[in-house]
Amino acid sequence: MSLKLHFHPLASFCWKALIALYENGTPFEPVIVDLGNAESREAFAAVWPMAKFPVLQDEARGSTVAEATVVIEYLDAFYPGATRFVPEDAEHAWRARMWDRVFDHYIHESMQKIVGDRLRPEDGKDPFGVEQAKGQLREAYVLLDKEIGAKTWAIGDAFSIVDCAASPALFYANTVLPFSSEHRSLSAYLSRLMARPSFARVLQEAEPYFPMFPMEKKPTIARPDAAEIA
Ligand SMILES: N[C@@H](CCC(=O)N[C@@H](CS)C(=O)NCC(=O)O)C(=O)O
Repeated sequence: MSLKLHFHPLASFCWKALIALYENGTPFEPVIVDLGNAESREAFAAVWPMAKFPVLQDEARGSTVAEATVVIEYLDAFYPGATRFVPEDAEHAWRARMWDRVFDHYIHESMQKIVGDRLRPEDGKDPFGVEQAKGQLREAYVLLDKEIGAKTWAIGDAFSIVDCAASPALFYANTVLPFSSEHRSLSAYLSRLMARPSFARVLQEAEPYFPMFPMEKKPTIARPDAAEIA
């Protein structure tokens, strides 16, 4: 086996690469990175100094491939399977690449901003940035609900790189800023993605790690203490 995927089972961008690997049953060795563990982080940084995952290592071809989109393009080019992630004809290919970017930049990264803020210390929060990210998500939901419309997958009848990008982005975005009843196409699309065996497997494998996900802390209502009331 020449492929190794460095990843974490809860990490959203890693899901994107895992979906592509599971889609085609591509054999790979999973290497779980624990960034909270100095040894694991150091070993990963030796592979990819940016220490951001997923990273695919291909020993047979001597390649280290970072960035989830590029990992998928690499698999499509050098380890192709029944599911082709970027359509071959130029007309469909640019559309696939464009919508892949839209899901990453406007849904995925906005969601990351909101979740990332929950992990910041109380005195380092960025409420303005979080509101901006929520605004970006709301705009993107409207655009994508219309774009998906009655299509089965993001760019038509065939599952593609865009659906790999959309799966983690929409799953987590819907937990931080749930779709409204107006986003019917988007909700139905997320349900189809979650039922797809490749993504269902990713979700099942992530389940033991879900308690690590930082849930929103609801503001507590300050109550006067008993002495003050008396
Ligand atoms: N642009 C990168 C983003 C990768 C990314 O943000 N990965 C996150 C996990 S979802 C990560 O490595 N987080 C760890 C950190 O930032 O320290 C991609 O598309 O692969």
